Amino acid sequence: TERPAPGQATPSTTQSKPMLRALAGEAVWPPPMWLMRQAGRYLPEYREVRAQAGDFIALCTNPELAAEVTLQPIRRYGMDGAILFSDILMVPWAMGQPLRFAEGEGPQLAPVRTAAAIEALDPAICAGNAAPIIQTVRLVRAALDAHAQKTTLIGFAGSPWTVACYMVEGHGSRDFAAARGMAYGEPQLFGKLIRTLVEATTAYLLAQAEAGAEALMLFDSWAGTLSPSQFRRWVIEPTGQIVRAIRKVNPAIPIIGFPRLAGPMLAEYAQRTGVQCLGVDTTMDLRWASGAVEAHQALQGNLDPLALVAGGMALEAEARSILGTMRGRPYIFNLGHGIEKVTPPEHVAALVRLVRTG
Ligand code: 1CP
Repeated sequence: TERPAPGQATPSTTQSKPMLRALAGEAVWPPPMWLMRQAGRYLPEYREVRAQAGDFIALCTNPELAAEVTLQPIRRYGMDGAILFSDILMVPWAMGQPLRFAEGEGPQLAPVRTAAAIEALDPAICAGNAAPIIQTVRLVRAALDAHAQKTTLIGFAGSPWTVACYMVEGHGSRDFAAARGMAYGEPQLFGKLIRTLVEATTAYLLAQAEAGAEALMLFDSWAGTLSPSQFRRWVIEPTGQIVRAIRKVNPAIPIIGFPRLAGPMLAEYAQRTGVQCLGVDTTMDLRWASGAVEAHQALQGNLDPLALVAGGMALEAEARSILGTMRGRPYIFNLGHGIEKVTPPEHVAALVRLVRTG
């Protein structure tokens, strides 16, 4: 009921940025493209700025440097999407949870597992610790506008489930057993954490939109760890709450949901959250995904990041197969997960040439 009918005029169908047209339900060809983690350590110019900034959190909270690395892949490749340079874990950090990014071992957080620890979190992050990140959005948007770029600025956050995984576990994990255990064993307590995240994430995404983000993406990297009933409760329900709360204030901004490894639960996620676009992970058959979502809902994905590392014939065959399957429907070319740091930058250039010629 909240989704526009196919072809129905929305503010974004009348403008010319290819990615916004695809998000509005148009089968733009050749498809717009960007790559998850397109700013990062595979780029020498990123490593240079990263070294200048000091640690990763310092980079995320330095608006000038964060804007600079956001724009690097746009300058180099002319991507259709520029994703704000930040991290999903900056939300718990901004709420007051101690976080550090240790070299080679990934993020480390002081685990949140008690009512007192949850109550100590401050969801009013936008005027506080997250203010520099909102400022980055303003700077990137101004830079894109100054050059009349056709690049769409994408704001993002982690979905409550995935962010809660890291908050409870305290670090990355294959199965997030502590978080899933808390969700089963202490659902009231876990629900309190999820509600805090819904509140903080909604305000954070709305602030990004107000600062100039033209599309929003919710990363749910660990959606695929849940049983169907838990998936409904901790992925679909909170995501739907965020989408509906954003639409109330900002009905026009398109939202991309990426429930990674959701498998057949993608259909219910698409229907019940009402996002305009579904991010599709590498394991998913695109023909199946096309049938599982509505015709006006765009798909985004799902080239294997390892095919991009390999390059050559393997890359070409995979990319062409994806393009052949997606032709004729609203679609945004992307990877099925973040770019690998060993990716040769010239393989990305080759992929851009291939996609641009359709
Ligand atoms: O030192 C460095 O340069 C740190 C590496 C790095 C980078 C470049 C991290 C640490 N985060 C990022 C940026 C980032 N992360 C972006 C920026 C923009 C872009 O896409 O170009 C985005 C959107 C994210 C999102 C993110 N962070 C996700 C969701 C997507 C996914 O990859 O599944 C997740 C799960 C994280 C957590 C995180 N941050 C960093 C790392 C190494 C991890 C993974 C931790 C783990 O589980 O092992």
